[in-house]
Amino acid sequence: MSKRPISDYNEFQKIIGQAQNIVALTGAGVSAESGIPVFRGAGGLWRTHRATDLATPTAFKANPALVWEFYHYRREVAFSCQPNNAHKALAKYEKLCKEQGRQFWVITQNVDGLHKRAGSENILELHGCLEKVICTKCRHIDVNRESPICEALRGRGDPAKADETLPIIPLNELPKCSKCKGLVRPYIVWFGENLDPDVLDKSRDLVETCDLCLVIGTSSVVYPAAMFAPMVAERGKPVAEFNLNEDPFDDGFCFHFSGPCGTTLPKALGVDLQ
Ligand code: BJW
Ligand code: ZN
Repeated sequence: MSKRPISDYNEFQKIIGQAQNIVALTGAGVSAESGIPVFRGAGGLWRTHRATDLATPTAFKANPALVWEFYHYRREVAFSCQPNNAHKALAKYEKLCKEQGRQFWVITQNVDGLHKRAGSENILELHGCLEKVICTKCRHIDVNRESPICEALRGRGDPAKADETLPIIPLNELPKCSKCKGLVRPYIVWFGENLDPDVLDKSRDLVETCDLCLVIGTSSVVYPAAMFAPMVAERGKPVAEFNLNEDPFDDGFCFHFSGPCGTTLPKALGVDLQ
């Protein structure tokens, strides 16, 4: 029978101090204190829609204007939010590791770009990012931080408005490819779509070779990310979970730090953010 995870900061600091290859797997909870809603539970709705119902190729095919309104709103929120102490602590710890010749990577399911803005450099974005778009015709990828991304989306996306209170935006007014003028979509991995194979391969390599895994602010229900921490635990390596929830996701993990990760993570990493 496996032992229950412990919440001992001193013990954790002994382990992380000796680790040479560290992976931090992050989810929406890491950005919650920056004001970005999580997906599941309270806050996971946009208007009457579950965010996860709009994040699908079927939803985009059926109603590209509605899905673009949703992503326009998400872009505006993400671009105006600031990294919080959890993002900053990870960036600072990565810097410390570099100075000490140790390896530290963030594998994130988030698409908000806040790890990068906090100063992390070793980042793998599993589910894409809000600042990029991909053409549905020629697959060209652009970085586009324009706000709004097209004139027709100006003033749209308000979560408090009902869908039908504004006219549907015509297809030819939605964001266009800079190369072929085809319709572009957010550069986001939606349900049922494959992750970028290079990002997935690199993530798997890290997961298979790390000697410590931090799993921060994720419900661990979406694959393939959901299997990464259990894969590390399976190899007998320590896994430390940081989550608002009191109950650990997996009894095979060594540590569980319950509470907002903007508080628990800097404490556990022993970084001074002043
Ligand atoms: C705090 C906190 C604070 C709050 N401090 N903590 C194997 C088995 C079964 C199904 C599948 C499988 N392999 C693939 C699938 C299908 C599917 C899947 O996993 N479905 C499951 C739901 C069952 N996966 C896919 O389709 C993936 N593609 C794929 O694998 O392709 C091959 C394939 C396809 C089909 C079949 C088989 C193989 C693609 C997944 C793409 C996910 N996309 C989304 C939306 C796009 C991003 C966007 O628009 O922003 O990504 S879904 C959504 O969930 C988003 C997130 O990145 C992802 C994970 O959510 P996350 O981050 O965990 O957030 P929450 O809200 O769930 O949790 C927040 C947590 O934080 C909670 O625990 C809180 O307690 C905590 N918290 N505040 C600390 N302050
Ligand atoms: Zn194109």
